[in-house]
Amino acid sequence: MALLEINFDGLVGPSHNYAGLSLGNLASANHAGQVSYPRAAALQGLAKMRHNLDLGLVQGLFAPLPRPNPGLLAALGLAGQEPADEAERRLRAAAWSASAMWTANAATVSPAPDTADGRCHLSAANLVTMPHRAQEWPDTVRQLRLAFGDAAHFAVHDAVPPCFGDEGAANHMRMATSHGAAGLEIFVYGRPGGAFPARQHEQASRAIARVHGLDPARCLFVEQAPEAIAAGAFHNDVVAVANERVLFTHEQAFADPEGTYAAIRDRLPEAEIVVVPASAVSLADAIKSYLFNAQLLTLPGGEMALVIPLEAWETPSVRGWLDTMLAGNGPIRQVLPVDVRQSMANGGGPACLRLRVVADPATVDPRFLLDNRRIDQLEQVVAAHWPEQIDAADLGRPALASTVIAARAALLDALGLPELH
Ligand code: SUG
Repeated sequence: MALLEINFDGLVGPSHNYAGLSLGNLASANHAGQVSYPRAAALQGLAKMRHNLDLGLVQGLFAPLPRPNPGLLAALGLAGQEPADEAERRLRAAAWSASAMWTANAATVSPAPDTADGRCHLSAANLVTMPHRAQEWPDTVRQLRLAFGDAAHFAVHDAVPPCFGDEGAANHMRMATSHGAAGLEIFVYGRPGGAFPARQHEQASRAIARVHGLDPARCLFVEQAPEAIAAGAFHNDVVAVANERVLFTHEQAFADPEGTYAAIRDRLPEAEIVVVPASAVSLADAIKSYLFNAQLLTLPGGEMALVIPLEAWETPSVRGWLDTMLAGNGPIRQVLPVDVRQSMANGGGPACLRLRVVADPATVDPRFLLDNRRIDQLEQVVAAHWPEQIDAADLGRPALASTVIAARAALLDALGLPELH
């Protein structure tokens, strides 16, 4: 069985908008109320998927979730009525959020070589810290159970109990000598009490490790640096990313950086840790540019490439550091900038937009896997059905709701996924 890394990108949904819903996510706050461009956003995402496919990688897709979410609006007593105040307007915006595009928050994934029963385990993330995200997981788990329905190879778990916040793969890194080898799973949690919420609870991470049947000797539970959360790193994947034997991290990512590196090297002697010092790229520049919210990929030839957002390429300190890195002899040999500006304006870079699953592609429901022909087809659906733009004042309009619902229905038809209607 050939175990490969498959990146499942979330297609940007037709209700993509900027509602400023995520406290502690600076991009979300800074773009609150701006006009969004769902069609351009989805096409940017599809172009990124095609880019990875053209690199020779296996590419998957998750569909947007039903929005506006009728169940949430009804449960909040907001179905069919105008919000009375700003608080109600924000709750209604939550029901319209396209935030499921950031599939790094869909689930935590432990591939088969790491688990006691030799199956790949996925736990949907409860995302309880933010109301607009907490609605996602029941629909997400439905989709995961379709894509990974082969019980001989996969186990899909419901989210951990809601008292313990879990943000999925965004706070989880896996290191291994190769994707198919047994790995070291690194869970990064935050300690509450700072100015911004610490979204990942240590006990959620520990529960997932137990539920997945991981070997405690090959797990690490690491605290995220409080100063990183305070500076706007609302997820660990804003300041660190790992791939196979390489960890690429800002020096201020972890509460105890040296202890973390030593623990990694102790368990994985082959580890190569590439640390970007604050003297070269400040924490503020790292967070603004999303240098670390990159896809660190092993190309079919064995070289590693870093797929970064254009914003990182355009940030002088980051560009300077990357140029020096490429001129040297480090493990990351290529840097590939992509345009995901519509997602970036809500705090979602290339790495947020994808969930990594190490598996044999033949065991995945093929409706969730892409080739260039299918991407062509999806581009046509998006061009024909996704709204061109959404103004904050448009949320709640019945005509827009009909457009958004019809757009998703057209997509599900094109993907052949009637189960998700
Ligand atoms: O949860 N933004 C998302 C961005 C998620 C990024 N994911 C990772 N880092 N893996 C969030 O904060 C903004 C929505 C709004 O304000 O309209 C939002 O939900």
